[in-house]
Amino acid sequence: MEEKMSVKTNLEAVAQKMYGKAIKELDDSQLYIAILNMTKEMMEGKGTIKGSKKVYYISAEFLIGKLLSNNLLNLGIYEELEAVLKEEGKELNHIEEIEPEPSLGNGGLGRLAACFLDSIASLGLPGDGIGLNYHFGLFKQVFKDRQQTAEKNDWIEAQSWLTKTDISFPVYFGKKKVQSRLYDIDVIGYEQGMNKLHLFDIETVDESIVNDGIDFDKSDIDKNLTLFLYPDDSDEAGHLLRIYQQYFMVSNGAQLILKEMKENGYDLHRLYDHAVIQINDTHPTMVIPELIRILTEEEGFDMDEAIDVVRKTCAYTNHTILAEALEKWPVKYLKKVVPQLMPIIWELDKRTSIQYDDPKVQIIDRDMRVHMAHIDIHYGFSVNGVAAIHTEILKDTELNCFYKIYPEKFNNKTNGITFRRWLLSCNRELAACITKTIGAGYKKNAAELEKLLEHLDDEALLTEIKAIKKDKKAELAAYIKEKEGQDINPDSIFDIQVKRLHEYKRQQMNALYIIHKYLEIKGGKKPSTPITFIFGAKAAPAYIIAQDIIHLLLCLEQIVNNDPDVKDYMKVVMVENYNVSYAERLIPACDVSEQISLASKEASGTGNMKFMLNGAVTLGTSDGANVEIHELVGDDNIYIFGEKSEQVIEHYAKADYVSRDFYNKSSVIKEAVDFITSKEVLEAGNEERLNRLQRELLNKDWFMTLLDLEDYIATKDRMFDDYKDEAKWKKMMLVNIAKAGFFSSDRTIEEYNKDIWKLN
Ligand code: 26V
Repeated sequence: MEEKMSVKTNLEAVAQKMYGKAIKELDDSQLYIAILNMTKEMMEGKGTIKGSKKVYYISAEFLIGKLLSNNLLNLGIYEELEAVLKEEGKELNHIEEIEPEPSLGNGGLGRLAACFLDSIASLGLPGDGIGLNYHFGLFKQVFKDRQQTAEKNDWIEAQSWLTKTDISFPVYFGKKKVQSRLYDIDVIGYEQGMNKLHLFDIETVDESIVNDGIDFDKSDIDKNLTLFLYPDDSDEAGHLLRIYQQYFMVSNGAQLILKEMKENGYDLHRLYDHAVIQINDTHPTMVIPELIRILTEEEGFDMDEAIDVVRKTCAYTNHTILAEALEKWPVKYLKKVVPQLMPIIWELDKRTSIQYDDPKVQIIDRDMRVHMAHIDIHYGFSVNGVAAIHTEILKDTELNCFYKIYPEKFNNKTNGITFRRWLLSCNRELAACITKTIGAGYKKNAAELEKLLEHLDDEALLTEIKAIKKDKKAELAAYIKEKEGQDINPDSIFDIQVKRLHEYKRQQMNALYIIHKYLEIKGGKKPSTPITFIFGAKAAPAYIIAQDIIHLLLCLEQIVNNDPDVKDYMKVVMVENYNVSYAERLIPACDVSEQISLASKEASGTGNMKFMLNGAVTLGTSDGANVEIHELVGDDNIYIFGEKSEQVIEHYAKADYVSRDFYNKSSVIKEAVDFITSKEVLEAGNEERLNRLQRELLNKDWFMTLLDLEDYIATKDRMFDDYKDEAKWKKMMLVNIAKAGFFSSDRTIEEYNKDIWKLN
């Protein structure tokens, strides 16, 4: 009661101060601003998490999503506020909708960083994020003529979670000096104190230079530096801009860290006793030479000691084994953008080359490119992969030559997700049902979800979980109707694939299944339960084949949903601008979670964990964290198909995969691939795109879609068939929820802390 009074009194006071009005008299937008300000004040009141050693999680991306709901939850006032508002005739749900979603990330890597910040604070560990304040973030996806177009996402408003600080640093690009400005976002732990997400901006940024879509003058660094996340990097100006951004981020980060060390009176010669820098993929790698530069040029260190101190402070996480995604910057570019770093990088390269002959472990290669990951591995103390299989592949193949030199540096940290956002907040009904059944202990100790296994025969519970799923499907159907204008049947199976569009993730394989099913229905073979295939995916603007795949999906949506013979049995929906908020609606409503990457290619995946936690059953390959999900739930509660990673790696080594052989051998595959350029599809779509995609599948198919297609079709059909067996399906749902505890990012962060950070 006291809490409720205080939330009410607080909100009344803020409403009076800001608008001179009572809560009742505010419209939803004003109320949102009042609640935002009240929440920020209450978070301040929780105080900063303290300790003698702090982790700095430095990352080009923090895909934080909307913050209101989670901050209220972590403050423990969500329900009180909801009740207070109800008394005044207001709906917290509607007010949450008003908050704009920042798009400060591409996908998994950025969302992981956001989950980690939540867990670090929730475990009461001192740890801040360091990144960039992109004004328009990642582009907003808009479909026109069944193709993706890009617009800016204008998310920063006058009143927001960002707080402008008085911290500002000079950053030099050679002789050119720019001035930064730090904005902070408070990160409140669950029933805990507060850490910060530090987002650096450039003082002279100019939003007005953006033309149509996301087009802007890439050469005007003073104005464009923090406008977009990873702008189109298909040309030289794009690459250069990325290097400008990366150096701006790490130079500010390094200056901030050293400033905090000095303010605390710590000896920089023992930096590693008070700070650990977790380098999220290679994007922040320049923090290593930048720190060495500052320590030698400004703090009087000799080179040997500077390198030693920095090496003991920095740890690197690898998030991909795709060669094309490992950054290699030409010396020429680095010389142009950050000439002051090149002598340090040459020095690091010299030391490595004296010690090791192997050309594969050099920092600067014969083509004069700087291998950023090699800097991290030689000059950091820890290298981790993000799922068991991923770390094994790094050790055995991709980074084997490094593993031989530094076996002690390599370790695995299987990814996790914050249950605050991905269960307690996005699926409050399921969380309440779980709490009622096993108590609230799982909220702080996710492993307790296993207690649900004692209830495998509890019919009432199983029925309740299925009913919650049904409600969530109905809510999603209503939302999709409103947003996409599509009618979908809540009683159909919701089969969902949402993630960045990339050939290795194989949305095209799912599309081929859809074609197969469509043709079957046209031929009179109707599925016993209708199916809704849902996609959400953005493709990099310069990634042509990915754009073609989106186009095919949108054409299939048009054809299938308007075919009177078919539309009652299946539907296809590609949602526009898939983002964190959309994920929070899609995931609780999912029956079948599509995790179908080519084995060995998806480092971990984290969507797979979110779906499982919400009672979806996985249809997946033996890739990334799917492997660990499979081990946890057992053969009976997951549908695994496709070639294993060892075989896939062998196919690449032998170069013996020929997609056309699979096409020629199988009438089912042939029929599906041929349909891409059939009369129906060409009428709906763009001939050039569809031809190109078909040619790609037949002549190259680098990610071996056709290799796994038949097994995929058979396994998926078996899964849909099993859906009819309600008793069986409900048990699978419960086992998946019960076994999801391992994938709490609290567990992941505890492991990072125990093995790498050692915060006290
Ligand atoms: C980056 C690029 C850059 C340009 C060319 C193609 C390409 C392909 C992939 C990437 C991914 C970069 C790193 C990344 O986002 N990795 C994701 O990290 C997640 C969190 O650890 C993990 O769950 C995903 O499996 C992994 O793909």
